[in-house]
Amino acid sequence: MNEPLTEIPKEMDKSFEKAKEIIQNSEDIKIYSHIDCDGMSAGAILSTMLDRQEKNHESEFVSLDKLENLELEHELTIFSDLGSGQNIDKFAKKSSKIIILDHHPPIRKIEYGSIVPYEFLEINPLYYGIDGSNYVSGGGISYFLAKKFDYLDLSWIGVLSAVGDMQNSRNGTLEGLNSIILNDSINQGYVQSIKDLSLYGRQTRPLFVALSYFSDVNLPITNNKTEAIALMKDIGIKRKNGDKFVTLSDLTDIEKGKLFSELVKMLSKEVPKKYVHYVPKLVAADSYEFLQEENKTFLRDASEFSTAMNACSRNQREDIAIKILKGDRIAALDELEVISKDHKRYLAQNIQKIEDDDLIIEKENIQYFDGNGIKSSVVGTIAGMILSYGNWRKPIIGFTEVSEENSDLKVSLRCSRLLAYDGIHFGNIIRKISNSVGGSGGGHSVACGAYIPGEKKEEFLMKFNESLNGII
Ligand SMILES: [Mn+2]
Repeated sequence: MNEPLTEIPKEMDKSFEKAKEIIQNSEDIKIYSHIDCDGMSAGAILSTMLDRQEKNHESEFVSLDKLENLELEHELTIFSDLGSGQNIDKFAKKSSKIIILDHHPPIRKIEYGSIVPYEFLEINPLYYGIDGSNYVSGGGISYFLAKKFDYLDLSWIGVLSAVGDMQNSRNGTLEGLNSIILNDSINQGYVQSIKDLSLYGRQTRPLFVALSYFSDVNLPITNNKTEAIALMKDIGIKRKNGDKFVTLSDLTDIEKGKLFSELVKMLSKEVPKKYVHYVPKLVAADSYEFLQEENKTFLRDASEFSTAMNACSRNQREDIAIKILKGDRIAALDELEVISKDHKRYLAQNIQKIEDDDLIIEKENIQYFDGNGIKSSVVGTIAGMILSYGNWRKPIIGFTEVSEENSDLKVSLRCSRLLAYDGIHFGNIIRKISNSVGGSGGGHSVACGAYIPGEKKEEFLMKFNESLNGII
């Protein structure tokens, strides 16, 4: 495989210059951004940039289906982390100005801007042969524009957006253009990159709990806190430090090393031979700490921070996420705490229900559950969390109705990272199969989703299952 580019191509750089110029010459600006962690990060970067430039602007966070029939009422409309895949300029006037900062596959050719009668500038890594799912996020593209105004202090949000977009999931580290953003943030003193274990909850979760959530492979410690505590005892890691539970962030490098070896040993016993050489990658990953945030808070760790941002958007509280990202913390953090608690309770209740009612149904190559009544915005999160109760060798697919008014189904898939390391890209598979039943979908190799007509569920399942014959 070719090494990814770690500098911005010249032509792309010129586009950022051009975007800066357009912004400097505009007074009334609207930002549309996506509702996930990446999109909100992009929105926060752009809004901060415009604040500092003293430009009147409004931000709005929207789902992709809201974009097709937009009236463009402002002098300049900026689309971030979305727009490349949508016809956003149906109602453009001659006087309209449009900038798209996206990393999703574009539906227009790069020349499009030179053939329409209005100002249209689209910046997308794919125009320059740069992969947009591993090497730069929507927040990253927005940061490169902010960097043209010398706002390098916003680089930490670029790191957050990349982690929120799972851009580090393939190799456990930020690569390509993301590494420029990471280096900026390290040089500015905002971020530290740490060789770490790949466990979620570094700052706030007791280590034995973090270990018990290990779900890429079913280990003795999976869903078993007693076993997790026993493992820690075996290698001499204390459960508590004074009256505080030990978290991953408390461990010394030597302790992390011991834990790494134990996990590798455990995993190597459990996985089929063809996966053994992926095991170290499953256990080790870089973590990113935000040095301006307090230790032992979720804000300190990029991955925990991104989860909190997603909790906001899944509860339609993007306003809180943006306040936190822009540094307006005091009231917003309290509100976030309430949302996070409710969110966690909702997830736990629904997972319990799926488990108690034995709702996971297994086919030859897949497993699935009906999430009747589960909010469509969290069915993916829940699928990821119950993977450890099913069979890790197969992907798990969750179904739920899009909303009370819409009987289409939201489909979400999650799987062990081992399947992705072995070359299966479920984002591509789900796109193909949802298209074939009259729906649409896509996403990452280990986390993806689709919308399909309600009556096509059985056909979807059958085709999905068949498509994996001989692969799983
Ligand atoms: Mn994105």
